[in-house]
Amino acid sequence: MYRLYGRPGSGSVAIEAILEAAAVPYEVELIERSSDGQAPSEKLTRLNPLGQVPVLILPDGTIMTESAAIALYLADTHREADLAPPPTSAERAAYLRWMIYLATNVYMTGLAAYYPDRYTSDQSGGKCVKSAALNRMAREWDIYAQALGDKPYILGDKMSAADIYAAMQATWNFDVPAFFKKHPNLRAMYNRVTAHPAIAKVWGRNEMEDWKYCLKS
Ligand SMILES: N[C@@H](CCC(=O)N[C@@H](CS)C(=O)NCC(=O)O)C(=O)O
Repeated sequence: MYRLYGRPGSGSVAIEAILEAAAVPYEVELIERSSDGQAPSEKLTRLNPLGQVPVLILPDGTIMTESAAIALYLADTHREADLAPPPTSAERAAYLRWMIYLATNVYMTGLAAYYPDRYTSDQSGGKCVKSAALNRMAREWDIYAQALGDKPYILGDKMSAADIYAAMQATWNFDVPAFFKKHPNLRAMYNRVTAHPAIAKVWGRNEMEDWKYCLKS
């Protein structure tokens, strides 16, 4: 049995979606959000010294952190879910490229936008860090949207863990409706990913579609 530590709206959602799509036994333990500057729970820091979710405990007790590593591991371990191109396939290089691109660029820049005070020692510098991060994040998404082009998914016709990871991160934009208006191809990809029954289930219980309530007609 896998044990996932996470919370709605966080990086654990993509991991939960992969576990659900793979139809493997797992349970989720919710970890309360700590506001910036506040120490994360001792339980969480014992599992992940950075105090971040997701954390996945494998059936043999191994502790995994880092969402991209966990997603890649699960998609490779549970090939029946068909969420990763095989290591020798033509799509594998692009798959790894975009998974790591999202983890090291969009996700990390998003953290600077959400927790700007962590990224400056200037007490009044947070505002500038946030605005620079938002600009950078927009550019990072422009690049991803260009790579997606008019393909249904980032690798072509087949959905992979990279699309689930991208769909989750798309909901972290500060103005999701405006973001999707700018990138209709990302919106179309998002709709395809979240139409998958297992993913729709996970999205629903993690309140991943709350941004839709802000949609203006
Ligand atoms: N590089 C990590 C980042 C994880 C991360 O930043 N998680 C956020 C939630 S999406 C978190 O737990 N933030 C709380 C904090 O940093 O204090 C990963 O990809 O798993």
